[in-house]
Amino acid sequence: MNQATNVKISQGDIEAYRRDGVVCVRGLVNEEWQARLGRAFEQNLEDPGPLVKEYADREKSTRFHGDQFLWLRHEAVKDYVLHGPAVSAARQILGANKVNLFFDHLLIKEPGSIEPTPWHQDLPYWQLKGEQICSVWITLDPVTLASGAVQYIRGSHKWGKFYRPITFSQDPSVYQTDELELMPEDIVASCAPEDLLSWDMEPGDCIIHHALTLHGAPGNTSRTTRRRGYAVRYTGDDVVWDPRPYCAPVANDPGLEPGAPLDCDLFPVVSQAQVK
Ligand SMILES: O=C(O)CCC(=O)C(=O)O
Repeated sequence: MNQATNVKISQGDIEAYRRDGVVCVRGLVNEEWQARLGRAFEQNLEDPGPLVKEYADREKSTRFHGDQFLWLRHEAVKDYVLHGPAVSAARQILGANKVNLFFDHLLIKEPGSIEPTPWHQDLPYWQLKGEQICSVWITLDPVTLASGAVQYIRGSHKWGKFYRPITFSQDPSVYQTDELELMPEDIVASCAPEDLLSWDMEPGDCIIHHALTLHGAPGNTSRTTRRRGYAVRYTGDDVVWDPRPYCAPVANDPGLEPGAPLDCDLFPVVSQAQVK
């Protein structure tokens, strides 16, 4: 399966993404993709990559497995991030002529993994500058708030805020910088209930969010249901490399100059409009 998979994103969904910074698209990923990805994720749990993180305190919780750049190590994942339906969805949502893969990110909360995903924006962690950056988050399991559905603050991508990254894991030494303000602790409590968005999801559904939209997730309190979340980050025409010392590392040195477009082996072009 290495032909590009085309999907149609409705104008309403594109407008919702632009307005709210997040949209849920149902049934993006068919059962064949789900099965292939699911097998790769099991292998990854057994034999993770160099950027693996255990986000949970294992004395109190079951696993919250995080790993990145799986596509460099698993053929099925490579096929999905380069040719799967998420590419076509991202191109339409971003309104981009050219789409690059930035990276992919597995976030598995096993039943009883009580650690929440802290509230954050994505872009402050990433060595990128630009507006056209989105994540396509899919699930291989039914998801509810009780099993760790991701929540979003509607419209927060337009607040003009760029909050300091905070660690998901137990290591407080990462992402240290005085350059950026900390997110206020009451940010979620002070937002209007109707602006807190989340969706119950079925396997194959996806959520696409903007890199500045504030989001977080509760732990998985289910005793039986896993929450296998998997996000692929894509960028559009206006995005350039912006190395900053406090950011999260990527799999290897992409060899890009500051201000350069992302096109390189690590961040390949996955979709390019034909010149007529
Ligand atoms: O899956 C989660 O718990 C959080 C997802 C997330 O933060 C992301 O995809 O940017």
